[in-house]
Amino acid sequence: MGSMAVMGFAFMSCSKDLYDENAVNELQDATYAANFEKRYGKIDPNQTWDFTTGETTYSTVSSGSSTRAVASVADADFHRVEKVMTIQPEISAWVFENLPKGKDNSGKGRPFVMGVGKNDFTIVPLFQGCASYYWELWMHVDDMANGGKAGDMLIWSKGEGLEFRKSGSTGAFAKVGTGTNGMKKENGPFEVKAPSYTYDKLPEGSAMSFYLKVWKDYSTFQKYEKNPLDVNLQPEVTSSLTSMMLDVNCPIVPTDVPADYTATIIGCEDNSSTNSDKDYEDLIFMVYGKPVPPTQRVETVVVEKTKRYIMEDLGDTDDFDFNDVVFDISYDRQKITYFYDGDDVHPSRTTTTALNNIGTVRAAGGIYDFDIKIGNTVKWTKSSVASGITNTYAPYNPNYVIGTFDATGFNANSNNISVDVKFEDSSAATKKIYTIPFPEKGTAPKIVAVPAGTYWMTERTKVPTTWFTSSSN
Ligand SMILES: [Ca+2]
Ligand SMILES: [Ca+2]
Ligand SMILES: [Ca+2]
Repeated sequence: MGSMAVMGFAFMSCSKDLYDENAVNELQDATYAANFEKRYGKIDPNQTWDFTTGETTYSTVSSGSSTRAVASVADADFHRVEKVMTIQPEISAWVFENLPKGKDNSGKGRPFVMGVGKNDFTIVPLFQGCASYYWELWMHVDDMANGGKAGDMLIWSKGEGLEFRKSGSTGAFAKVGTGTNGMKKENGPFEVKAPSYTYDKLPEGSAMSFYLKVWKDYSTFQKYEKNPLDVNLQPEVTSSLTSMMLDVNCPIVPTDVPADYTATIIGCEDNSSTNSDKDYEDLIFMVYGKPVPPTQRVETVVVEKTKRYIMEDLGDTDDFDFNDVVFDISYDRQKITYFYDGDDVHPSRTTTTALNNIGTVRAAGGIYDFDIKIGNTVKWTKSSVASGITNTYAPYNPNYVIGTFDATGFNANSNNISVDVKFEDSSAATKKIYTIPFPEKGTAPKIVAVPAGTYWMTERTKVPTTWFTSSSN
């Protein structure tokens, strides 16, 4: 084996004119840098290209005992149906009574996941408190049997379509809005009009958890939307896996829930810092189904950090869609197993196991074949599973998995990844390999690292100027 590899390398070296190839590469680099500066402005010599903050994410692993549907979230083509529901004032009255604002209500529920049931289920925001933070409600669906094929879906944004009026009033409904004009005890109770979101075709048996992405306020969110790479604007995440949401055991079911359906009502705390009031009434939402998937205590959690690499392959030097290769690397991965004593977690018996790094390829918006490398090791080759442009035409699927790879050897500090792009050489009928490393500071980047979940551009849409211009806010 060893001698074969050496011979192969020697043959490759002799068959190419290295001097010419380097000259061509340098010319391409210079052209690229000039075009990049024309589009994005002069590059600060201290500009670095890793925009991640090392934020930790949480997911569950299944016990592995149940068989599950083969379809992943990415392939499921799930349905989402929206409809307005009317929520009777007994619900907000119950919240005012049982989850008083500003009181520590953390003892009233338990951390949870849900298992995706056989039938569809519906999610409805019922109550919005008066918190100043702005947030989005997201759902995470695992399919851990297939590695990284989990999916995250935005359910609802603060205030969206939510209206209220005082019980007994015949006046117009008012919008709840994105700020602090939520439901106050002294003005209530309230009749509420709420959007509802019905999902089906999600993979039955998969674990489902919920979380809020939290920004300081709506204007911070708007700046983040303009520049999701600004490290000062990254959202905080509060999850049902980390005790930031509670199954509040509300005995009242909204009258608009169809007969034969059951409902679970969940209280959310939007402040995960040590000064949190833990009142869990910043958002109250309901999940109902026939029957609703029961909440289950959390037995195992996977804790990890993820970087997303987006890349420009130089196929067209003023294109800058940075979607020619999009892949994620999850690192610092650990599995935490909780031991329960009755309903309570037994902290001294909690165990932690290290897990391998995982790479997940999301999109390939270029025509060329490529290898993804960590250090000098090829970890994944596009032509092994795909060809041509994959998952970059609008609307692309942000949860799509082209392939996964073992990312052992990854170093998050040095970003020791590179991509070998295999250009077709029409004159010689051979492939030229062009290695794209993670960029040095102050140079025109062909790869940048962005927070997990950052969207990528659709085909031939340039990355916005705000992304690479530090004075964006
Ligand atoms: Ca709160
Ligand atoms: Ca491109
Ligand atoms: Ca492209």
